[in-house]
Amino acid sequence: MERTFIAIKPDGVQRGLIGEIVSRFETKGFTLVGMKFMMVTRELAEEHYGVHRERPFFPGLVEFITSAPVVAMVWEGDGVVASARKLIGATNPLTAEPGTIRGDFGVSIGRNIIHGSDAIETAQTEIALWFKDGELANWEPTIKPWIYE
Ligand code: DAT
Ligand code: MG
Repeated sequence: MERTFIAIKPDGVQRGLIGEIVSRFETKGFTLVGMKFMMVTRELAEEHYGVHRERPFFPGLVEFITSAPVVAMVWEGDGVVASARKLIGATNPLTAEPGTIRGDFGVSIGRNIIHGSDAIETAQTEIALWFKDGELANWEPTIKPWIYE
């Protein structure tokens, strides 16, 4: 089944939003298959945001993402990559729709609380970058028939 990589960024952790954010993915009906609370090394940050290396905000972004712990997660479900992006909302929290995580909790693009993979291929690359195979649980929630027809 489809999987995506989600990370609660240092601002989400500092602001006490871990439970609220995890709850949104759980109550939507997605399945948590991996989770770790960790400091991000500069090396991992630069690799993760590699596509933005040439952008003016890159140094600040790496500084920010390494400044406090993050919660790295893998979530599983039908269409989870695109759906998670919808739950997360637009990149700039100021213009993100109310009801989305960024729309409900942020005002600044450089403090947008959460990361989510932008495509199925990106998700596969990011999951492999952040997690070892043994850190992911292959399991089937007993509630599944109540979520999927
Ligand atoms: P997203 O996180 O929605 O996929 P992105 O991949 O375009 O957005 O950018 C990665 C992160 O970089 C984003 O979450 C916040 C930061 N960022 C993007 N554009 C920025 C800007 N113009 N100024 C400051 N930070 C920015
Ligand atoms: Mg992105």
